[in-house]
Amino acid sequence: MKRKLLSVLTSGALMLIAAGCSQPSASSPTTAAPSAEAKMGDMDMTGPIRSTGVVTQIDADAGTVTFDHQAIAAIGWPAMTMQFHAEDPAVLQGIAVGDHVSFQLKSASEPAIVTVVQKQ
Ligand SMILES: [Cu+2]
Repeated sequence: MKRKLLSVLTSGALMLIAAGCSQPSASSPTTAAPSAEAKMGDMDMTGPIRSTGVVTQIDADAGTVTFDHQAIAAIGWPAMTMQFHAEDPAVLQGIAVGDHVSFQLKSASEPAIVTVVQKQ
């Protein structure tokens, strides 16, 4: 009786080309912000910008104030804590750390200058 030796062919060259996963799913760009952003109609670069926030720091000598402010759609800012320079140091009078305030920034081209601050 003859025995056949079955040679095991090693198929070493199985080219499984992972050709870039082209997914057939309808790829819609994911919208970044889940929040419903209310778009202010005007993108006026010269007019004042209004927002609200909480005073977290006041430096009367430097004439600066820090707000934890809401998103400001008019200039595309997310909510953040940042420091503003008071155009007139007098606008810092009558407010204190912890106050909820509404404020106005000078303009879209000079958004770091606060011109009006009012306690809410
Ligand atoms: Cu900011």
